[in-house]
Amino acid sequence: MQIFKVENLALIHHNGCYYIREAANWDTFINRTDLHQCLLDEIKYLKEFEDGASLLKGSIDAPIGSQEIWASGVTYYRSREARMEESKAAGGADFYDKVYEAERPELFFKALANRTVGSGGVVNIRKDSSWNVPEPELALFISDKGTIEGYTIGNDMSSRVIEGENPLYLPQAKVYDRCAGLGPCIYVPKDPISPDTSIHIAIRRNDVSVFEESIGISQMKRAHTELVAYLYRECNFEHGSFLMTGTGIIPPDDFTLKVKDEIRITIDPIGTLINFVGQK
Ligand code: DO4
Ligand code: MG
Repeated sequence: MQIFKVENLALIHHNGCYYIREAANWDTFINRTDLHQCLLDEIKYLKEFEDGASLLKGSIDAPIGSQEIWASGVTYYRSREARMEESKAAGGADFYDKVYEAERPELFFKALANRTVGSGGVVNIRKDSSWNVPEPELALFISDKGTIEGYTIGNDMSSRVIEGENPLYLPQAKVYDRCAGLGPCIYVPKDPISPDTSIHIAIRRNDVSVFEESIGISQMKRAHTELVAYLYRECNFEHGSFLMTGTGIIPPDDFTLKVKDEIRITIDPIGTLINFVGQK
């Protein structure tokens, strides 16, 4: 089952059929334990909405209300390697090696809805950064009770030059206007997402492919439940939260995003998150 937020409506997609309701209270709509069953119960009383697919042709809102988006880092070996390399000159390489092996994961606050765009939206690269990449990540939707209720796609836009200069600059490398893409929907399965799921990214510039890669989520070092347990240790999330689970795809060092690039991130049962690159 998938839920989309579009034009202030909540669109539920199940077995090829669409159902619609007001999205005015998105927070209480998504923040439910056993969301899958709640939605199944709910659609019994809703009429099928034949024009559902046409509503999804343009831009789709990020499926977020008042939730915070958090992110995990260095959860894939490839991410550890890339960060060690980029921060070597600054003497920061050890931090990344240690956090990859440590019991406590790296977790950082990424964004609220005001800095997040949905599918079809523009994500920014910073003007003071010469080396910028998207980070294609599986994102969890977690209820206020700490249960993983759904999955979406996250784009953790990052400045590699700022993060590489000094690990203490991480918040500036990661958090700025339009720094996060989220969507196109929340995928709400009955059971946890399959470990065979893979993440694919394709970047196009002037209609030409400039980067493409895939990775399986089974390459992740940590379990989703382990990340959630740390996030919820000392934080209460009244409306639930989103957690990006880290990237395992790092473009080559000579690659940087340019304004107008098109970024497509696909995770099969969820869909494709499309973002265009802009700058203030
Ligand atoms: O430690 C820096 C950020 C790591 C990150 O965002 C990732 O691994 O996805
Ligand atoms: Mg990341």
